[in-house]
Amino acid sequence: MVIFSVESGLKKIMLKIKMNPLWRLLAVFFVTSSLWGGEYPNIIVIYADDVGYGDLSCYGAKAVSTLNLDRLAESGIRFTSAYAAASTCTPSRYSLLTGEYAFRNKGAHILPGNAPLIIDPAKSTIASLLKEQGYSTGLVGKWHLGLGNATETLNWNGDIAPGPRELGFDYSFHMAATGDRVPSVYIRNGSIVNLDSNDPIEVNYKERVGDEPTGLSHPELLRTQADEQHAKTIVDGTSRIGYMSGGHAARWRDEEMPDTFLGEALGFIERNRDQPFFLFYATHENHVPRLPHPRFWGASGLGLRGDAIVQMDWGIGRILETLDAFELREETLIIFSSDNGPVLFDGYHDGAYEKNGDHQPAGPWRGGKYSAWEGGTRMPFIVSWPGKVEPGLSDALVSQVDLLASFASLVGGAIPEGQAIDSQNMIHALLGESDSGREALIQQGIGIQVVRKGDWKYVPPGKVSNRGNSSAYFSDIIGEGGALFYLIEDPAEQLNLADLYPNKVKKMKALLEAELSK
Ligand code: NG6
Ligand code: CA
Repeated sequence: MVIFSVESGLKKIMLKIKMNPLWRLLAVFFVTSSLWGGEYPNIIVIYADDVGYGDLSCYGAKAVSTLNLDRLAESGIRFTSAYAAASTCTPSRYSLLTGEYAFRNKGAHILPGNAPLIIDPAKSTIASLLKEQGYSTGLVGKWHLGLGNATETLNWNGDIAPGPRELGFDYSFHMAATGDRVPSVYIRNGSIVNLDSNDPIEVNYKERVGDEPTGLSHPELLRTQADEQHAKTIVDGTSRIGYMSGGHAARWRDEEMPDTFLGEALGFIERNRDQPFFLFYATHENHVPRLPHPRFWGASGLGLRGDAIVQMDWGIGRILETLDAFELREETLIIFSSDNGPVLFDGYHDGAYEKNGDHQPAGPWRGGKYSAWEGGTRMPFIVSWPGKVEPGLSDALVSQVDLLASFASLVGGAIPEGQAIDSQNMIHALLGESDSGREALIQQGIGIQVVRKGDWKYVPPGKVSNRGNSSAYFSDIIGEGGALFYLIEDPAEQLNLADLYPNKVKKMKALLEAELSK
């Protein structure tokens, strides 16, 4: 009897919701407010660029002090075995957003600034998943996953699509690729910011367009000398990779970029403070060109590279202050990490190499950006959610590719069959409720994939790019038998144990091959 009346009551309410616009509005309000009042936190992923494991003072840096990240780490969990999926930007970002290793997509390599979008809009991304769960989703900062369709040349002066919006971001304010690649302009929700229609933009990576000076034709105009690859169109006194013409009013000023992105991030938080939001805040410091705002010059003992890291840290401090001011800190899960390991010389003679002293940007790990050695992908990784996550240290093995499945587990939402196949639900490890993470993961270098399982790492025969702290490009050659390392006793990957443990090599090799051919 009781059941019957509850049921019929529910039916009546459902009918009212269906028929009556006011009831519909009330229902939407009820659902969203219960979502908000419930346990769904805001999620902010702060994704740094080229910041190494050893670049933060909470991970051991001495010559650069990252007070705000140190505070964030004290309020949460600092991970020691958290990985980017790859040692360069595009593949790492691809993996983070889609939950799929980037080597499965042949197009997911370092992209030029005029590359088409490499993520199929039919795919789930972190943004589309959270959007479906009622989150307001925003991207601020670096993109580098391509824009537009592969079948036609993108018109930069029109609607720039598909891009972040088609992948689930309600709001986006970003650069097309990197600071050292044209077009050197900001894009907001698919339109170039401050574009003057009388001065249209053209972008070309093959040949010069217009009569803009380049680094090769006008080196006297440069603030920093660059290698040949970075000696194309000059924007704001810095030559870039690729050519552009037009769009003069829209061109960014490098020294203002961190403040511009920060302002956008803070604006997004403020506008969305009354509803669950997801912010992907992809900072650009300390990617080249390293041109921090003058107020940060000399802020570190490492020249502009360290100064840029201090500026990024300052910006993160402002984010925390803003969350505090809106009393959102306990309702916000923050994850900080970086897209790939560190590099000193990366095209511009900016003093990073000369001023590095004995700083270890990759911390105890071998190699850095571009490398399949640990320094390429083992990242600083901090999770903070005061009141929910107990502060501590975690050695759990996790990969950024796991965020999608972990967020799906946290807030609900289905991942369609056959998608995000590499993403494992690591939410218990991420929230510090468990010490155990993945059993194994793949690390992607340039032209090579390697595997870590437990505390062992296997590197197949081939070339491992390694610039270490030097300014030269070189590769380490791994011979026929491959290489096997025991990371607990040999964190710097110095002692190849492959000959001693042939069975282990066999198993690791089989595991790697199985993953690669999935
Ligand atoms: C490389 C660039 C480097 C940097 C990198 C992308 C040359 C010689 N080097 O190709 O300067 O732009 O691409 O970095 O062109 S990432 O962090 O976005 O992957
Ligand atoms: Ca990067």
